[in-house]
Amino acid sequence: SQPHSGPHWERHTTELTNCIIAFLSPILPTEEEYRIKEATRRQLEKLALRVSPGCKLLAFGSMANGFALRNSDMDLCCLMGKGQDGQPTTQHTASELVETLGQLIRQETDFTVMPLPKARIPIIKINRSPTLDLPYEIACDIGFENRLALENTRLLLSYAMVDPQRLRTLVLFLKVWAKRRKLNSPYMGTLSSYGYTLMVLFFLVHIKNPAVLPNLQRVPPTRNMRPEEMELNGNDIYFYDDVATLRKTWASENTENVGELLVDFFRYFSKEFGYVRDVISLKSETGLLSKESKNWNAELCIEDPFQEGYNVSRTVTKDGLYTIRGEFMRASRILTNTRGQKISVLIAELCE
Ligand code: 3AT
Ligand code: MG
Repeated sequence: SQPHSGPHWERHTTELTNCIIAFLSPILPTEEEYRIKEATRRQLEKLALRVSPGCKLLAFGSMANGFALRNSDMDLCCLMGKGQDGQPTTQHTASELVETLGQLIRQETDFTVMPLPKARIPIIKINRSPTLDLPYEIACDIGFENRLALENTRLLLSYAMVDPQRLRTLVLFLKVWAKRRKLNSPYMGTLSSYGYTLMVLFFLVHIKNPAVLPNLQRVPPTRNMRPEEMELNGNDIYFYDDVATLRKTWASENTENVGELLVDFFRYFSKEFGYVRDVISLKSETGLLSKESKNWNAELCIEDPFQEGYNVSRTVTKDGLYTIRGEFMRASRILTNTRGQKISVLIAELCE
């Protein structure tokens, strides 16, 4: 096999980078899709206001963090209204709100509505088939008071703004790959998009040397922080969010292109990462903690950036991890095949 350096390898990874960007471009959301989703959010917020005066309905997840693909689901979070005394304007529990708002959406819109008031995290699932007027299927989950999800969305968005091109391209490509290879179903024993995104961030912040990204949760603040920016329900939610300053002061010395980073990501998670012993911890000093020190024993361990006690990959089963690791190896093999094949053909094969 060819060595991973020299002019031949450089040509290969440059072409790989260009092909990945070309591959993603037709599957990114259009301006129109964003407009329609924003209009939908506003329509739903009007209804929510009738149930909880003063509330807000905010987007989180991929529609809000810059990692969306065409037709991705919409994640919305309802923050309950508060009166002047700081007390909620309604006394309803999340389950009651799911019932009431669910009914209202059913009466007033053409969405199909499925309220899940008894779920661990009560949500309303709604969806609408495409029509001639609105040629987009909309699938949306509405949750309540999930402030940590809003904060981790903001963390991912901040990272995406520090190195706009490489991080975003890598995450989007891995999401497409994971979906097409059926590795993106937490209910079936594999990993959520959020989990893959944290793996990419861990790799760029802690494994790459020089690092592609700084550890935003360890960059000291340069302004006075309000207490509610530091802590939420006992969780440390601080991160450096002055991206404008960071873009002037942080210049990564890492000049690898997306193709090189992707090949190395697959190589690292095929043969280097210590699945048996280690926990991925984006927030920590080195990026790694031991399962033993956290008393965790899941197959794959990815600590949530804000909730230290929470394993984002707890849904991954033994079989699921075996499949995912096999796919990392397959990807590694396909992408380092530098002879013969056209790169666009390699990418198609990788995601078939
Ligand atoms: P898709 O475009 O929908 O595939 P996404 O970026 O919206 O990807 P998810 O749907 O997996 O990602 O998650 C949406 C948000 O919900 C991301 C995060 O704020 C929260 N979230 C999802 N899964 C977890 C989890 N296991 N732990 C904590 N927060 C999570
Ligand atoms: Mg989502």
